[in-house]
This record gives sequence, C-alpha cells and structure tokens, in this order.
Amino acid sequence: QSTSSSSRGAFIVFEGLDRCGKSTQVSRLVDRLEREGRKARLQKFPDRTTAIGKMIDAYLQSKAEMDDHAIHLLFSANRWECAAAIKRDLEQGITVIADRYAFSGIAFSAAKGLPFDFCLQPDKSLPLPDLTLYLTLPQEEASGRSQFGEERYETVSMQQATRKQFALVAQEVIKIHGEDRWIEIDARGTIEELEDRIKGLIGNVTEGVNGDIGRLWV
Ligand code: Z5A
Ligand code: MG
Repeated sequence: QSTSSSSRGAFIVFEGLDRCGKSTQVSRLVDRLEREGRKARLQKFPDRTTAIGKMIDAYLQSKAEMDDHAIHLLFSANRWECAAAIKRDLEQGITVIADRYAFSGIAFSAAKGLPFDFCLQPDKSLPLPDLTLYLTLPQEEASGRSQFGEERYETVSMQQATRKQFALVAQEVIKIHGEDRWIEIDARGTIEELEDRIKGLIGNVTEGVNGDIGRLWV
C-alpha cells in the first residue's frame, strides 16, 4: 500500500557484524509488513543462489581460495546482478529489505587490508538505501551465539578490525548521503525487545517514500 500515487517502496538495509541478529530481524520485519497488508521482499547478500553466489559460498566455507581483490569484486558483482530487480520492485511499491549490502562489502575487505577507496568503487551507483540500520552488539555476546566461528571471517580479530571499518563506512555515508540514512541500533536484549526498538526507529518509512531512487556514493 502506498500513501500516494507518486510514492515508491522503501529500500531498507540491515548491517552489522556477525551474529548480531540481522537475519532474525529482517525476516520478522518482512513477516510483520506482510501481516499488515504491505508488499515487502527480503533480499539477502550475499545471494548464494546465483552462479556468482555459489563461488562466494565456496570461498566463505573455505572450500575455495581466492585473491582478496577478486572476491571483493565478486561480492559487488553479486549485488549488481540483483540491482535491476531491486529497482523494479521499489518502483512497483514493494518495500525491499536487504540483509547486508555494500557496507559489509567495504568493511570486511578493508579489514583484510585492501584500500578503503578501492573497496568503495565497484558499488558506486548501485541503488541507494533509503535507510540503513546498523546493529551493534558487544563481541562477547556475538561470539557466544550459535554457529559463530564456522565460516571465514568469524574470528574475534577479524570482527574487531571490521568494526573499526564499519565506523569509517558510517562516516562516509553520513558525509555523502546525510545523517538520516544511517541509524545505529543497540542490538542487545531479547529478539522481541530488539524488534520493538527497530519498529520504533524505522517509523513510517515502510509506508512508502517519495522521490527517485538514489545512487550509492554519488
Ligand atoms: N561479506 C563480505 O565480506 N562482503 C560482502 O559484500 C557481503 C558479505 C555482503 C557471510 O554473510 C559473510 O560474508 C560475512 C560478511 C561477508 N562474514 N562474516 N563474518 P552472511 O550474512 O551470510 O552471514 P550469516 O551466516 O547470515 O551470519 P550473520 O549475518 O553474521 O548472523 P546474523 O544474521 O546477524 O544473526 P542471526 O542469524 O539473526 O542470529 C544469530 C544467532 O543468534 C541465531 O542462533 C539466532 O537465533 C540468535 N539470536 C538472534 N537474535 C538474538 C537475540 N536478540 N538474543 C539472543 N540470540 C539471538
Ligand atoms: Mg545473517
């Protein structure tokens, strides 16, 4: 349901370090919107189902090795292959909720030592999220959650380095796109408490937004 004929769906991104509860909250939000009679779609990144996604999946599970630059570009290519569908859905009034996006791409690759600017370039001009919710959780709590440590990057030192890069990514978003597009959320507490906190913070953006879809980093 759109509030006016000119409004389009909102593009909302969930970001954060490992195990902070992104996937749990994204699916709850999509379910709630559907219960309320709105059209919403979940978009997971990486999307491991595509041909590129399968290469990424093998890399994350340490079944394949890859040069750091090459895997970075594959993560970005994986977003580009989904970009047209995201735009189409937004234009049709569907709220698109993404579980990670380009911000993870930069933070994780820069944490490995790739230059920040190199990490940012391939995603330039992708659909710009209307709102990014950055969930934060102390490392001790994240490490204690199930399945932490199963995939590449799931080490405490890598998570600490990535946390620092996420802070730089936030600064960049705020500098280029304004402070109202990036909201940091304390992800501690129960699943239901966090769900309520998120509901309060996103407000009425899920009722549709006016204006063209922006371009990331432009
Ligand atoms: N990556 C990259 O390098 N470049 C890129 O461009 C992109 C990604 C897009 C895989 O991502 C890796 O890819 C990731 C970044 C890198 N590497 N790392 N680290 P992924 O998104 O596929 O990762 P995942 O396997 O889905 O895990 P996750 O996203 O880190 O977890 P989460 O979605 O934030 O958490 P969750 O699945 O909702 O919850 C984790 C567990 O905690 C689960 O058992 C829940 O039931 C439990 N949980 C959830 N909420 C709570 C609360 N509130 N209390 C207690 N327990 C909870
Ligand atoms: Mg997840």
